[in-house]
Amino acid sequence: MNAIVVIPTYNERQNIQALIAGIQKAVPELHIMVVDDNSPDGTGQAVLDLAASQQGKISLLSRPSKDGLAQAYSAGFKEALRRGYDLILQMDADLSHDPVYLQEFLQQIRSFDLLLGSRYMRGVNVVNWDFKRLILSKMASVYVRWVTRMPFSDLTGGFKCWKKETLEKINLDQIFSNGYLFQIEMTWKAYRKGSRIGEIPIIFYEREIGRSKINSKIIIEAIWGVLTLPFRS
Ligand SMILES: Nc1nc2c(ncn2[C@@H]2O[C@H](COP(=O)(O)OP(=O)(O)O)[C@@H](O)[C@H]2O)c(=O)[nH]1
Ligand SMILES: [Mg+2]
Repeated sequence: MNAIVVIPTYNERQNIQALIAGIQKAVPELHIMVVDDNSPDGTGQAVLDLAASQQGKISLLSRPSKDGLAQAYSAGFKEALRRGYDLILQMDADLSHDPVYLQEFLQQIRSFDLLLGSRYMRGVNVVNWDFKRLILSKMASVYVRWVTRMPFSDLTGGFKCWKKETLEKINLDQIFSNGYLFQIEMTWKAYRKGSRIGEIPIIFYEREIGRSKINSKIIIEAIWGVLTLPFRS
């Protein structure tokens, strides 16, 4: 299997070790690339320490400063393509995305070009979210579906699996998002190119350690940015 999972991090030192251990237990042969924005808490060094004993399997892409999720993922995806991986997975570092689903992604992607992990395929599968956050996320998915007409149940999630050909069709130098809008923009661009997009149900666990990087700027960018999507390809 020629697959890698790309994980963006900002101050996730207390989560990253457990996540990497979980990934290696779930899919021992999967390669791991952490894209860290020079986290002050030393996340990058923690990854380097793990990478030292596992030559080639774990790598760190270190960026000079916090520059948003979109830039981190663009850099990670470009690097994964450059290294020639056939399958590129993406997931959060804060243990919200359970590595047990990785095998399922790798199985199901055979029939698709892009596979989305969905919290809302069968009801609402989110653990430990307060009501406000739940409503925000659910409304966001309904709103995005309404504006873009994309027929998927969870359009804001960040647990996905890409075939390399699907990513190659998207110009990663022309990503206009900064924050979480990136997740929507990427699915939209794949959709517009006629990619076969599927969904698998996942349970999402709110982080227990560290802090969410979501803020009002990111939310406002997402609300306005979605409206411009139909004019972009
Ligand atoms: N490299 C990098 N990673 C980020 C940035 N913002 C968020 N992340 C990571 O993206 C993932 C999702 O962020 P998180 O704060 O958990 O968002 P939430 O789950 O929506 O509350 C986590 O792994 C974060 O560490 C950023 O500016 N740069
Ligand atoms: Mg999170």
